[in-house]
Amino acid sequence: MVKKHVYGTPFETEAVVLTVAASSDPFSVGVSSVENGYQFTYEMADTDLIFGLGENTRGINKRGYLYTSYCIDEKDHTEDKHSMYSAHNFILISGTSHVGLFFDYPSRLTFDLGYTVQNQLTVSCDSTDLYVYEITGDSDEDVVKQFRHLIGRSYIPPKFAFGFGQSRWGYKTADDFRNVVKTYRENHLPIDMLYMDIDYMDHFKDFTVNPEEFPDFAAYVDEMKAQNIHLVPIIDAGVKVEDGYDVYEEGKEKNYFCKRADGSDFAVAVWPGWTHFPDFLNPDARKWFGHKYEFLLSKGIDAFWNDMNEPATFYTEEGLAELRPKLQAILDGDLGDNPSRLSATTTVLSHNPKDFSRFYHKIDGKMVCNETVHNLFGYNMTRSAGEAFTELVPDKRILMFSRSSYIGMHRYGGTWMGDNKSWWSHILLNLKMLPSLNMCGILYTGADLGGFLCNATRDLVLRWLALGVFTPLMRNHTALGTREQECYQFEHIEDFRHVLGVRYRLVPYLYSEYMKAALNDEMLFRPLSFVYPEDTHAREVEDQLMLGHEIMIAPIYTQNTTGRYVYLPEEMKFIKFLPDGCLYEEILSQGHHYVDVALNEVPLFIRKDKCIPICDVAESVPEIDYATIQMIGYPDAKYDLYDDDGVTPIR
Ligand code: MIG
Repeated sequence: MVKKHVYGTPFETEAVVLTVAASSDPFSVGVSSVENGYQFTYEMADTDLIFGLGENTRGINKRGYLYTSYCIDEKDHTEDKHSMYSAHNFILISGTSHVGLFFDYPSRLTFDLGYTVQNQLTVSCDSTDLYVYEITGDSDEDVVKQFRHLIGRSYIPPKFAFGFGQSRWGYKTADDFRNVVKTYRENHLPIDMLYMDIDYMDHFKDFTVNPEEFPDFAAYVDEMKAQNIHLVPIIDAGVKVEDGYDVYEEGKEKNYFCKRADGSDFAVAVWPGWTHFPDFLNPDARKWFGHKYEFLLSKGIDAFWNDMNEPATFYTEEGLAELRPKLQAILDGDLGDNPSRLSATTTVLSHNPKDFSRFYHKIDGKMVCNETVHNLFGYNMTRSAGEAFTELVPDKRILMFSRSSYIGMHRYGGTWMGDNKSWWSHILLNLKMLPSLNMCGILYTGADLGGFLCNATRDLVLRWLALGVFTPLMRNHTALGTREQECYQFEHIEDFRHVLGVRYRLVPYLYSEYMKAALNDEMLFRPLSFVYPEDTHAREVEDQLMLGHEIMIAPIYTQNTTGRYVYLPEEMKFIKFLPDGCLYEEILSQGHHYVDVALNEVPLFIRKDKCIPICDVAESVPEIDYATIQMIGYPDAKYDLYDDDGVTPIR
């Protein structure tokens, strides 16, 4: 059951799609609202688990820390952090009762989940204008399903998006991109997508391509399509300030950019230098920006990623003005009493939260400060594209994912998990975020495999790919200046070919389970406790997940190991995809096991009396031959395979 509690005059975020009447009842389960909307508290039982919060650091069970919803370009995904790129204000209290709470509030919101007082859950915000949706159900699964129904059906990508994609910040020339594809194809490394980071553009201007490198971009897109490659260009939130640049000129003329309090266009430096932010919260501006994707759609592009939309800021004139006297004082020899002051003074320039209070959106004719609706920016950028696609290409699904989001964005696209590092611990973090994001509606997601920042090693990339084999978004991406980590950069390419090949063997199953999850408002990845709620061991597992209704995954995330411990809540069939193309199969009993998994093997576990389809290896999604499908798992089990053309939108 869903109850809607209304405090003050909430901002309409349009996160929720169902009409729910406001309830005047108190919360049904121990939640109390202190000070009428500023604070909500709940006394946790020792055995309660707290799930949710979508994209965040730390555990699947989020209990025991402090999280703040405030979208930020945070490149250090370490345990001390409270906020990341997105704001997903849904928590699920799982104990003797099952309660979901969604705080529909677009600015800073704090979840103290037993941080200040161990058994006390406190959610607080700065203003009393919000909706709190309270969802009660028979099980965790039931609560999530009701919540997902409330917020609307998750985004459905084209089927090619279930292939593998290669990316690297730094590919620039037409030949850079060509060579990646050529080397993948020559080595028979399966691939469907090649990502274009900011250097494909003309001076980082959205909806342009570098004219010297891509004089006939449509022909270039065709050249790639002929090799079954979809190019995926990036779009950044900031529009370059440059006379004569049509997007800038139109936005300025029509007042579609965010403004300062004095009515001038707010300027912020990002990659292109000075830019303006489109006012994605203004419906006219949103429509205008979304239709700009037509420039690339008309050249044959059918896939995008939206970046820098927290929004990310490098510096503003206001920030510089504040910094100048401080720097001058330092140059004048006034180092104060703290010699570390110099670095502290300059870092505050980028991603300075003060900048969010310096620009305004125009909503229903009123100026609304970004600070008060901050978490809706990335959501509405991706919404602008998603809404435009239904008009511009009504017969086609478009691949779309975003860095920042709020609940509601899951209807228009997926997300990637941002700037992780080539750290073993980030393989585990990748795994932990999956069910949390799924609860919030985000099904099409994945992390930068191999890690974005820092230098990757061969074993790390292989182990990470063996998790990526299961995530809908399977992309190897890395930052400018890091060690090259394409699958052909390391010795024994055949091991990479094998791991990527396993992904393609699983596409019929993964696509089927993804579509069932999307169409039925279900999760694709579940914590073990969702499936085995009575099993006290299962309730504590943080490094294994249930995928779909048939399998469990347990990737390896430590270096220099030849296997790992797993916990099986019931008997399962342990499967390894061996490098010679054969399968290793062994029935393992309920309980703890150590399983051997070599670097070039991909493990999974099939639940008792279940089976899954696998097909033969293909080098791209359109080449997958469903006629080669065979069932693996328990012999007499049945599997209901969902399939469709993978292109036509489902309305
Ligand atoms: O400030 O476009 O998260 O994936 O490669 C960095 C360059 C901007 C951040 C994205 C990353 C991308 C990078 N971008």
